[in-house]
Amino acid sequence: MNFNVLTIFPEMFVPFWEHGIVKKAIDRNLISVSTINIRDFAKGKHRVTDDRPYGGGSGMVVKPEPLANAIRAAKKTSPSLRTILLTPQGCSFSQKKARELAAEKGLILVCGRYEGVDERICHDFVDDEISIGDYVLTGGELASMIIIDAVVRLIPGALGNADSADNDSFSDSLLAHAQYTRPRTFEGEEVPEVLLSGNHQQIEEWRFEESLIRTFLKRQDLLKERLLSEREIEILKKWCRDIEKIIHAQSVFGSDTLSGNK
Ligand code: 6GU
Repeated sequence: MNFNVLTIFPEMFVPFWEHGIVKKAIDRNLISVSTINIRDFAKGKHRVTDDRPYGGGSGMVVKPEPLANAIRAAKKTSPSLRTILLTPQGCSFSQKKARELAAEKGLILVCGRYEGVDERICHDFVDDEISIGDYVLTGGELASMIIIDAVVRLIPGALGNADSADNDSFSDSLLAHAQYTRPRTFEGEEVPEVLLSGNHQQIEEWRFEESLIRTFLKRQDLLKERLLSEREIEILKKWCRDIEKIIHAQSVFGSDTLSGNK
């Protein structure tokens, strides 16, 4: 897969290409990366890439000509690539979107600046607008890196373990289960017994329940937008019954009796 980033700060990407899974993916020829400096397509002695907004107001707007020419240059080498503008006005990036993008042959990622790019670029040169969340960054560079990072790890062969991406949080609209590694006791806290049992079916069941309940406790919004399986409904009902038992005990004995409160 080919990532072509259009930016006025290409140097920001140099360390990004040189670390971790992204570097490995480049070394293994799973991805190729390049940056185009938008400034190289700007005219005049000062190669200006932004200008004051028509109609007045604060801030600067990215000029259309250098950006259009930079996008044209990127498309020349790879005409069919999807062109994405990084902007806080785009649709929210998600794991689903990452999976969708990972199926592309490549991406042209256009890093906007925070006051925006000339609207005519959005109309004529961009296939998709993506935001990484509801807050404003000074530019799309970090957003580009986040998207590339999330997409690269989904490319087959990018992660060491072939199925690591299948167990990710969000891969099934659930958060991932808790993970533990050695030592067995850390500062007085033990690893859950079941994980030491060697019983793979029990471990799988524990992880499944843990993942579901964790999602319920931390991100109920994810469960609400999801069709629950029978197995999941059973687990949630079991938790309901357990909670009801506790409440019932309180009402029978009185909460003060149980807690020892006077
Ligand atoms: Cl993609 N760009 C900028 N400038 N700000 C953002 C963003 C992108 N996503 C969230 N905030």
